Amino acid sequence: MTIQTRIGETKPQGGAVSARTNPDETRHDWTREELQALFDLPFNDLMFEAQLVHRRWFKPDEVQMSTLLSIKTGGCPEDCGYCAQSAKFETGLKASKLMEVERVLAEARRAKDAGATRYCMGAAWREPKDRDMDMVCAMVEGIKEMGMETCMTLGMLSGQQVHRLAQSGLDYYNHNIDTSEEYYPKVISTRTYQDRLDTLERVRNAGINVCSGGIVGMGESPSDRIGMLMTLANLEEHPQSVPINMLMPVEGTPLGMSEKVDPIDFVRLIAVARIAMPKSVVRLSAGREHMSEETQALCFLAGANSIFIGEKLLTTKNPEADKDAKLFAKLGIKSMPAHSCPSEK
Ligand code: SAM
Ligand code: DTB
Ligand code: SF4
Repeated sequence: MTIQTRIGETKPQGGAVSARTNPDETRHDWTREELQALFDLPFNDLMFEAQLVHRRWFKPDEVQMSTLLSIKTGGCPEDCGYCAQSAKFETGLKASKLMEVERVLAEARRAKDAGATRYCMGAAWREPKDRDMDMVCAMVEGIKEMGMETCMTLGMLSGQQVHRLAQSGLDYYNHNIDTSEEYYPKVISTRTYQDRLDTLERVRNAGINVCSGGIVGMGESPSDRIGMLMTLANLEEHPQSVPINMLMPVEGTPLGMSEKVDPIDFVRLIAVARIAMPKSVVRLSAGREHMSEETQALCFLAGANSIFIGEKLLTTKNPEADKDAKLFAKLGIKSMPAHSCPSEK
């Protein structure tokens, strides 16, 4: 796509310049300049472009609803600077071992009754041990039997582990690139950006849908945010799900005192993600607890169409059920039926 000018269409008084995006086109050759030009558009023009793309592929009033469970909490050997679960930081979190399958299934049933259509399970591992795979796969199989979509986030995976998860019928695997390649070493030292891209490639090649995104609010620059989107949008296949997390600051972590992200900058980032990855579900992920209703409404308008429901993310807070129910009623938001993402495998 070339950024063309369309003068006078969105603002008849003249002077307005907006990017012309082709909502039908799925591109993997975005340049930094193009993404920056989108980000720099007047807010109303950016929202208009994002809406054009969003409405081409999705029903604008539907939002995918997932619930998260930490199936193995804390004691993680990695040093991700944002994370409550790293053993390297004093966060006061109590570590626990892998949850029994039956307990996980009981929690998933509760989430289904509360309206979730996808169940996402996270483990505080650098990577799973092969001996954990039987239990993890039994969780996936049990939850699929309930008619829910499944997602796991277990850290890095070997080819064999990816194969086992694919056989169990896992729908999505979450593994975030977190930030730009340049900023990444400032946040994590125990595994590389390339390690993450390698796991994503294995997951993609096994035919599992990829869920990959990142975090804002870690002290990164605007150009790092663009870099993160550029990496995601130029992958061989766009991740079917793109979580954009606003940092949940955790006391005791190196990033616990980070400066807040400007809400309008956050909404702009969602809109650029929507435009660059038209057929992906963009998830307004961690951070809703600290967002106003108005900010969330703008995120939905910018093209976010997936959220976590349930009062806990992995270890931190998420909005309470009746607060969310009131917001969804005000905005006329409905639950997106399972398997309706246009790029899902
Ligand atoms: N251990 C696995 C891994 O790192 O791949 C899976 C769990 S990990 C908690 C999943 C993702 O949650 C991280 O990659 C990060 O993007 C996000 N995350 C973790 N802590 C967060 C925080 N405090 N605020 C926002 N997002 C966070
Ligand atoms: C993702 O991108 N966000 C979710 C999910 N993938 C696993 C995790 C958010 C975690 C927020 C911090 C916590 O609750 O510990
Ligand atoms: Fe461990 Fe994942 Fe937290 Fe990193 S984000 S410290 S790998 S649980």
